[in-house]
Amino acid sequence: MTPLYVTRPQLPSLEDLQPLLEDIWSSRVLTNGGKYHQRFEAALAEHLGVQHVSLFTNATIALVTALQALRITGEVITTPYSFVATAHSLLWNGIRPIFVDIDEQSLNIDPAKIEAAITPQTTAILAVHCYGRPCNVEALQKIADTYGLKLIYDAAHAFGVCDAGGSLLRHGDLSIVSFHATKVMNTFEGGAIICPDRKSKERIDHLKNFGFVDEVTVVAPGINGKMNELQSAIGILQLDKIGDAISARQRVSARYREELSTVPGLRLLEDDPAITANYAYFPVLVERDFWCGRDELYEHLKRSAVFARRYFFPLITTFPMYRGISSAASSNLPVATRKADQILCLPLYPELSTIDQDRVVSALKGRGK
Ligand code: T4K
Repeated sequence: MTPLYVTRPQLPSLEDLQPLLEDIWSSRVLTNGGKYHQRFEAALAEHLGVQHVSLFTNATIALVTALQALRITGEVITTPYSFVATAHSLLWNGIRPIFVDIDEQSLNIDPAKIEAAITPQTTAILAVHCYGRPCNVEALQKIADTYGLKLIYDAAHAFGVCDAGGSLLRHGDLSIVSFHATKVMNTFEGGAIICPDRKSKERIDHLKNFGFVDEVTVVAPGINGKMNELQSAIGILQLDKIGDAISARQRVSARYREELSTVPGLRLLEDDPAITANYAYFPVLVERDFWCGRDELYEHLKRSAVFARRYFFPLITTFPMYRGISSAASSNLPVATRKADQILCLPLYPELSTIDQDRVVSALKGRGK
């Protein structure tokens, strides 16, 4: 049986890649802001309809750098329901994460619970558009404005998502997107910060290049976060095909909806018609009246060579570096704790065939037990 993974990366054709590789090989410019880096940054800004983009080697380094760029210190309010990189970026900056529970529907940080967590040490909110589903951006901005906090979005999952005003990535002080192999848009490894103005982009560009402004001037203890020419060239080719890739994801996603919406005990997350989605993930919630428990289902699917994933279980707050923080207690995070025990992300990628999708659906419905 062919294994079916939660995702399979979209690849550019080798034929399209060949001339770009030859060009890089002949120029011998491999990194440090070369031609392909510049082209990809410009192409991304145009595609997203945003002013400024700064490319990174991955989104984790981009998150760490974004916090540095905004000079965030003290305490930052964040969600427990994410990939560990979100909270790790705070610890890498010596910042104390303060965990606030998520909203039942969006699975994103619940704005109604944030104010109670603000202290004199709070400097920012680090929110996540989990599974590419938008946070309540208006409510979060209102809280940030009222309390003078910075607002940063971990938008690792949100490439291509738009609301009525355009790309979701334009919200907040900075947004960080991931181009990891498992993402909707990939450069093998990669990421970017979306910046609202030239000055922020300049500071971020210095920070990702060791703090260098020119050959003899270093203005900050920067890091090496640069995207190289090969990643950038791949990004240019991937961007050309991203519309088709998202449409294919949409078809797979719609078929799951059709097949699974009436399965007893399985709850699907609702699509918001006001949002242009990217169909990055297909999470299902396994409820009490399903024919088996979530972990049993996970193992059952595995036996059919279907490798679904329990994103995001275990919760970040259960790991040793976080569990001593008082806001990490499960009693403070009842919704996140419950959802982490219920969720399963099904295989979803552009090339998932209907035959393979049927295999997932059939195993989910308990066939072959
Ligand atoms: N913030 C959020 C909210 C994030 O979700 C992430 C990353 C970040 C920040 C940090 O972004 P980066 O620094 O990575 O740019 C994966 C990814 O490694 C990670 O990027 C991602 N989130 C997270 C949600 O998922 P794993 O542990 O699930 O990866 P892995 O290797 O088990 O891959 C899952 C499946 O995908 C495999 O079973 C097979 C398939 N696959 C994977 C890779 C890497 C392939 O077919 N080809 C591949 O090259 O973490």
